[in-house]
Amino acid sequence: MSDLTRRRLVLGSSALGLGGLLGGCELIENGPRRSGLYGLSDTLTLATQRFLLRDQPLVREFGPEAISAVFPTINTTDPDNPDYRRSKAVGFSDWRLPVSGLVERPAAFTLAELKAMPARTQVTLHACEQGWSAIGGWTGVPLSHVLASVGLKREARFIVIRSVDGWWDTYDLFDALHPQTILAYGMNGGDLPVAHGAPVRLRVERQLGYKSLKYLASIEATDRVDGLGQGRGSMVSEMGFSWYAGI
Ligand SMILES: Nc1nc2c(c(=O)[nH]1)N[C@H]1C(S)=C(S)[C@@H](COP(=O)(O)O)O[C@H]1N2
Ligand SMILES: [Mo]
Repeated sequence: MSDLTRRRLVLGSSALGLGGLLGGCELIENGPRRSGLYGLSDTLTLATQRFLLRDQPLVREFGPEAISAVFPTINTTDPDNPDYRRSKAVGFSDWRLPVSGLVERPAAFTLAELKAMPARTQVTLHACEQGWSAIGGWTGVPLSHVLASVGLKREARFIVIRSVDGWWDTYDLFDALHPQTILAYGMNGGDLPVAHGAPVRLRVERQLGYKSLKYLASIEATDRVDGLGQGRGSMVSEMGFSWYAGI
């Protein structure tokens, strides 16, 4: 199918999709823009967005009154990585999140830059595979926005995320571009506490807790995941959990 045909088809069906997520039809008619608020690359087209998201349910969101009085912390709660400790001592003012790989414009974002991007707040149920759940409120920038601003290349199929404590995981574009997948720097109305992954953690709301990585160190776009680690797609799947176990 030619690009033009595909664009026209998508334009026709866009009214059915999650409207307005990344802007208007003008983007489709005129082709991708390289600058502006959303800076879509030629590859992360609105067409892809509409297609990927057309059937995707959002997980339930609660009101603030549902927030759990206690939200447990688990596994790593204060990384002993020396760079992390140094950065924590200066309030993460020197912290950077590199976004690289199959992107048009690799970048390294400061916390202030992420906070200046469009924010989303969501109160959701977190379910840990270790048998507990809690409701928390998370504020952050949608990962889709960050990926659009660096311009995902057409070949990109997965997003690799690494944490300062050695955890890593990979996400298909369905989850990476999902509107509730955010890089969270806030929790329950305040800054994200260190025990919950400061300065920035991932929230991937349709997945079990272990896919919501804390202490983000880097983001990379890739076309395959079998070359990473033992080839199972994530650190936890090398320990016997599922790479994907949606809830
Ligand atoms: N980097 C990193 N991310 C992580 C973990 C971790 O130990 N290190 N634990 C995971 C698990 S199993 C869960 S349930 C949640 C726990 O987040 P919380 O400590 O904020 O409750 O983070 C996930 N992300
Ligand atoms: Mo977990």
